[in-house]
Amino acid sequence: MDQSLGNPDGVRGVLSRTEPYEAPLPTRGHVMSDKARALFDALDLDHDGTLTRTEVIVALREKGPTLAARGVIPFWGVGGDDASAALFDAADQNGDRVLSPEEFAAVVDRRFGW
Ligand SMILES: [Ca+2]
Ligand SMILES: [Ca+2]
Repeated sequence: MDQSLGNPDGVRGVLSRTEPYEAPLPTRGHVMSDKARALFDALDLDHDGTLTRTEVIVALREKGPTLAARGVIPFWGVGGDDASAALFDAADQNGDRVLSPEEFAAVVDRRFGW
């Protein structure tokens, strides 16, 4: 319902509006890498489709080592609570204090380089 939030430039991938063929879009209308999606889903503790600061901190604290062991995130991506908070702040580009999948994917894709 709030998909327009945090997407001021209409970043929707490479297809232009006049492209005759429109590929089937994923449900959120944005292509996330599989890794970013897997991580997002792992951190979204209440499964409401957004990440709060608390979820990021708590989930990384509790699941970080497991996620790293499974290769979902690099080991160096597991920091303390401060690092998790910093990751959240870096990702929340529109300042609404929750991370959309798009915001999250943008920062982890860049940070983890996958
Ligand atoms: Ca959530
Ligand atoms: Ca946000």
